[in-house]
Amino acid sequence: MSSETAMLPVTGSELPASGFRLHQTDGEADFGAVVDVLDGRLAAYRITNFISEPDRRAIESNFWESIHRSPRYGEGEDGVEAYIIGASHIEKTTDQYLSEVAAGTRALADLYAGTTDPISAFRRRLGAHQPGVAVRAARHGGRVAADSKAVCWNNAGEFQLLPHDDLAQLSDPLQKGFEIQQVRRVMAINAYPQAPAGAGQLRLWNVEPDDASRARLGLTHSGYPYPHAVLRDRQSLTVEVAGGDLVVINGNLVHAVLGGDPGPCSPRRLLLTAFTGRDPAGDILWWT
Ligand SMILES: O=C(O)CCC(=O)C(=O)O
Repeated sequence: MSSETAMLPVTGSELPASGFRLHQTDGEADFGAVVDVLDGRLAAYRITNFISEPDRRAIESNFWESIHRSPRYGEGEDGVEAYIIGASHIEKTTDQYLSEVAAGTRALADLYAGTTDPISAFRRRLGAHQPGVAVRAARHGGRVAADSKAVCWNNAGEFQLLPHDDLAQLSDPLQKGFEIQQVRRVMAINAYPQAPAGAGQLRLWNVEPDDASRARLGLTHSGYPYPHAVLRDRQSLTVEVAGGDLVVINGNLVHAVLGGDPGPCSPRRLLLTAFTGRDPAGDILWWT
């Protein structure tokens, strides 16, 4: 395939203008809006001041002091693309992922020591808002997915995290039979104990790529990374993030984390995150 063909604009479905927007509230969560994101009717929803100031400070210091925080090597400053506590299913077998989850239980408990884990608290409230719908960890062979993971991106370029979607990675043949493979729509729950102003915004493009576009770009089982050029015709939306925020996004849409220069005295951006989606029965699963 020629490089010109590979760089054709990405095709797929898009949200109507009424849905391709950011909804915002302060402090309290509007779970009607959360379900709209979960079911693909709304692009993004930001709750400012969701995490209390003492919890923000405690989670940040637990993260940076943790002996379990590890570098993920790749494209980033000094060859490190991120510092991470917690497990990710991406590019692993189900067994590898679930073994890492089990081995990391203590590290995750320590990360939230002395605080209310904001991702779990949010999901409990989502469950209370949806009577009759189970909200639970994805499971396989009697083992369960992780509750969340913590990430500090370490890339100073145009993007801290390149454009990608969160759906394609669920189809990895390495995870055949894992129940997350039955999920058709992904909602990412992202909470930020710290985030500097003027950097690290989320950018969403109004396209849920189709299989043909992913195949053309060689992204069938990863959804990462979409070249910026293939998104040029799509409308985009930028979501500012500040320390204390919780943001849910429609992860089927292509999205990225912008770079930017936060300045030398700014806090480092810290993300707490988990993916969610409905299984065929309508129950809500989570994984990392
Ligand atoms: O860092 C963020 O705010 C979002 C990260 C993200 O999109 C991802 O991990 O898939």
